[in-house]
Amino acid sequence: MNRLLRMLFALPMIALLVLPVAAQKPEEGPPIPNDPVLPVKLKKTFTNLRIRRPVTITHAGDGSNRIFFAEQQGVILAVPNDPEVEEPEVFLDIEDSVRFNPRQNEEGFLGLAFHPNFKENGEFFLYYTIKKGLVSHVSRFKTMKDDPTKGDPNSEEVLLTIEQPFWNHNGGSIEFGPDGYLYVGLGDGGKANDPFGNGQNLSTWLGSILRIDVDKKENGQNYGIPADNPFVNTEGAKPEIYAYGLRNVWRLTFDRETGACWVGDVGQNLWEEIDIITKGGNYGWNVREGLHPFSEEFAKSGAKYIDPIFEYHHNVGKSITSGYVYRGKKVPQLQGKFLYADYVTGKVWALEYDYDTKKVGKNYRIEEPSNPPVVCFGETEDGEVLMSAIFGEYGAIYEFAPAE
Ligand SMILES: [Ca+2]
Repeated sequence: MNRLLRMLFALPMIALLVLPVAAQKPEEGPPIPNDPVLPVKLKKTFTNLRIRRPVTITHAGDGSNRIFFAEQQGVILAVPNDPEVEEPEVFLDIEDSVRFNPRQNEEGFLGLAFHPNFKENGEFFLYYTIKKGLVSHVSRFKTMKDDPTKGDPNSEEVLLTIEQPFWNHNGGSIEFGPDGYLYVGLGDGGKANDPFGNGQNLSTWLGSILRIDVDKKENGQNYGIPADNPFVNTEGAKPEIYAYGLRNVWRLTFDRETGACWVGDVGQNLWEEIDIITKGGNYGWNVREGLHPFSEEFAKSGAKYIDPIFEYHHNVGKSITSGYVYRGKKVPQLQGKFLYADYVTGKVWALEYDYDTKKVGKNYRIEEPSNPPVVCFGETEDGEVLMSAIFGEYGAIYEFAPAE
């Protein structure tokens, strides 16, 4: 592949195509932090596999210990949890139904979540851009009747049809919470500056995290609304909304020990942020970017904004890829720390956080550099964390290990 194409593939998924408009330039920002370095390294793993853009890595929670790599083009590969594995199985192929263009690389197949009772009901859920543009689907699929190890491409049942005004900021995380409901992380609809004010608008799903009950069908929909969703009694508000004021959720995960919902919200001009999501919370966009004022255009009097627990400036990274609170066993140094990276610079960090005092501790660097872009993190069934980055046409998968 020539150099130009390689650069196109490496275009940041989230932030770079928006035009900086703030007066403050990144080089005028705070000094670059000298983060302490953890004795942890990144190690390439599953090196025999050739996986195109792996935007989701997850497991089925069914005791099979399989790992699923979802390619943004629309194919889900399944492998046993064996780093030497050579031949992945195709779990599902809906590439013909997915819109993906490497030059508009925030679209495509963006999210995969297995039902908490997948082993019994064979249900799994996808978030993807449909072929006929600017519309995202959250859909239920089932495994084949005669082969539960494979997904059935003809089993789709659409739950949410999400109109996207622009090709960027599609969000795309879907995850089941500890309450059994499906959470959907969206973006503000795209372009720059949130031109329609979607972040602060409860009458649109855009700019929000949604929460739906996939085990019910109500009001002519293929899902139900949890009775305690925060805006079910707010006039004009979409009842699916769980939290709002978000620009582009590039990854939403749950801490498997505490159940806390962690989100990386991609910034525009200067600041990348990490949020812990509470029900009904307004996370500020586009009135705020990180801990800073951004625009008054859609500000409402009396609005309360929840600050991120942590932010970093664009002098160290330009687009957050949020990961997991590490609860695995292989790397004691990471225990309880929140792993995240920057899509553009490829830096990887582990952040300390105390749930009791609600304060962050040290923000550790993991020194082994990875080539950007860092696309996603994923958890295996036994709680180890994997990370994916992209080189040209293919993804590279990393695991974490204690440094010698
Ligand atoms: Ca915010």
